[in-house]
Amino acid sequence: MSNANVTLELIGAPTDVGASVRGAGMGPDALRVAGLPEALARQGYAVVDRGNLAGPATPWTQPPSGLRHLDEVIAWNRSVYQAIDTALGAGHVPLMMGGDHCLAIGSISAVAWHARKRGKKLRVLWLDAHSDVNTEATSPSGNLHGMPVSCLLGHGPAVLTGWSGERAALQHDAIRFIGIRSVDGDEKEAIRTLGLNVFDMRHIDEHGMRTTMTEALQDVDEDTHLHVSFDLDCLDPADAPGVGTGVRGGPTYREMQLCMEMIADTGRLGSLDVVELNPALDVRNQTAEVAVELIESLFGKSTLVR
Ligand code: NNH
Ligand code: MN
Ligand code: MN
Ligand code: MN
Repeated sequence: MSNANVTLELIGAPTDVGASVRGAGMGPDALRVAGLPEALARQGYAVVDRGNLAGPATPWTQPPSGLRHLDEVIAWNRSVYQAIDTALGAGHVPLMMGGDHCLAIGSISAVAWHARKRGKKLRVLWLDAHSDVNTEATSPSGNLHGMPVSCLLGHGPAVLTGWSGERAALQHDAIRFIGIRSVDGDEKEAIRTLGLNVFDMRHIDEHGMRTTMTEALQDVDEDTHLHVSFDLDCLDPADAPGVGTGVRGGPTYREMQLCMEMIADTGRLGSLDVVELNPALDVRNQTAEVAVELIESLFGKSTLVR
């Protein structure tokens, strides 16, 4: 299928409701300013920018329980679910522009519902410095952007699980983590007991991005719907300073380009989240520009002279 027959649908979710650092709500417009729609159109796709979803303001209150801004997180995720569901229902490829990473609960739940309906095998690549597998009991912060993986595996609060129509949107072996280097104590335990597939920085250091991605993509085949959940703090902060919770020692720009190119080579990318971009902390929109260049590669831009 040529790119012209593929419609990419950009969906902005301008909120920092799941984070503790303010500013991720400006992410969608920073990506537009950096030229995301035009860059994708240059690859030959039909591109539709649906604009930004609406939702509640972030209250910035301390949680009564362990979950910060729970009602607002639910409201934003409902809107995201709806929008992604509509896009997939129309046969489009949705690009959710966050916003913080709690929004992956809504987007991936919708993706999981559609994948199951179409009899597709769902695989999720979680590109992140963090493993986001905290729960209310283990989270050091109460911030829901540290918990989306638990919710998607069916271990989150009941109000944020089961949205895909099954208790777990994802089976433990459906998700692959790339670039991980900040894992809370109890998250380590969860990774072990759940049997999650984590390609951490040590793995990338020892084996390189090429081997890592070959392993991570090993069972992606023609029946697979591949979803990429791209937390921009996966990148080394030297390349991507505009994030709320940056961690030194991430993949370089070049390593990340290879990661994106190898995903593109599968031809199975069906949906994308781009999250945690924080323009308030960025340097002249550099992180948004880096994100646009990486997303271009993810959607097939090649520097190869062949
Ligand atoms: N692990 C920390 C927490 O749960 C930080 C999570 N922050 C992220 N995740 N940006 O990707 O609060
Ligand atoms: Mn994350
Ligand atoms: Mn992160
Ligand atoms: Mn297993």
